[in-house]
Amino acid sequence: MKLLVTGGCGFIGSNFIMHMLESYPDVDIINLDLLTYAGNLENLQDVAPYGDRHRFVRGDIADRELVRSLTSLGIDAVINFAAESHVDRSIIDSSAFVKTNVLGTQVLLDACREFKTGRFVQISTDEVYGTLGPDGAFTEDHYLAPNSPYAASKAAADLLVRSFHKTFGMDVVITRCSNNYGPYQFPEKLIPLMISNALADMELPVYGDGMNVRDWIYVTDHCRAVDTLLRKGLPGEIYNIGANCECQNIEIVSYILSRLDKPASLVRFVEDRPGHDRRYAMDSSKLRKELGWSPSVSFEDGMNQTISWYIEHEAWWKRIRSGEYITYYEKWYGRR
Ligand code: NAD
Ligand code: TDX
Repeated sequence: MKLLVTGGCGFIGSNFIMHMLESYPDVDIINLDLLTYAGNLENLQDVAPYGDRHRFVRGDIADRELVRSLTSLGIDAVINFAAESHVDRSIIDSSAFVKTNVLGTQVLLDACREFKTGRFVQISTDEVYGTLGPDGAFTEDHYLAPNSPYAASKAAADLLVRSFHKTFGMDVVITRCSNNYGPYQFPEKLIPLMISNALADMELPVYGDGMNVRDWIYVTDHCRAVDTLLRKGLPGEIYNIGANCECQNIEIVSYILSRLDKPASLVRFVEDRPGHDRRYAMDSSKLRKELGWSPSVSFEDGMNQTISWYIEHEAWWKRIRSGEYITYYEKWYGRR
């Protein structure tokens, strides 16, 4: 089986590539990644033993000729992880979000249609549904109500993917997962940001009252769900992915501080994120009941593994937390 994985040098894409290479001796992967600020070849340092079963191509999913040349090689499935993925950056400037997340997806879809690629798996997000009140959970038939430019660009891509199924009969599956955490997550997202700031004895900037709720899943459980959906998902269907693990942000931050034996005085409540969704919760019973997937890593185990990983990989995140990262950090947090 030959897969085209896009965004495979990012957090989830790199974990997915390792999962597939380890699990299936007959899977070959072409990894198309632009290496934006979030892409990092160091995330794939463990692919070496797999030789030419993994081939890296640096390039843009919105580059039509490049994408055509890759899909013309006889690809069995595309798994589209490539995206601009950080809500805060989409508030500063959403241009790259529209280009990559919307136009890039359209370019991939056109090429898959032209060269009759087997299956197109679109990696979407719970954020397309908007925000929840104190009760209930998102099901797949919840209406779309994206609140950030990031979420709006992901929802637009979902609708394009859906339309290629309805109009052209393409074999597509859309996955919508909750918040991921684990090794190789870029230290702009809540958990790696708070771990790396705490390890550096810096302030931990918590937005608003810290009581916004996110539903957390360990990255390898997400990768196993995408693998299940690649093989067994029904064409044209949407599947929610989640591990039923709701936490308030301040609970996460407090957990990290206590595990690292750092003082609560490092917490700083800062001006809220504009349009900040209050609560996410995913109902993933469709995936669990119909396809037999379930998460296997508990929140406590996942958090302990993640914190240990960031302690052991200080060089990885210290290299990232320089240059462009400092410029972004000062621009976003400097005025909060
Ligand atoms: P990430 O930011 O860590 O990685 C994104 C990768 O895409 C990077 O390697 C980057 O270089 C690459 N990329 C960006 N623009 C590109 C382009 N134009 N062409 C080719 N490559 C490009 O993101 P992530 O957290 O790993 O998220 C992966 C996917 O999962 C995204 O589609 C995101 O919307 C979705 N998702 C993420 C989460 C989460 O909690 N992180 C949850 C649900 C869904
Ligand atoms: O400095 C911070 N302080 C803070 O309080 C940051 C970076 C975040 N937060 C809060 C905002 C959110 O309520 O923590 C929560 C999580 O924030 P992020 O890590 O930025 O994630 P979120 O906005 O929930 O989006 C994530 O999950 C869905 C991913 O970044 C998306 O790519 C995915 O689609």
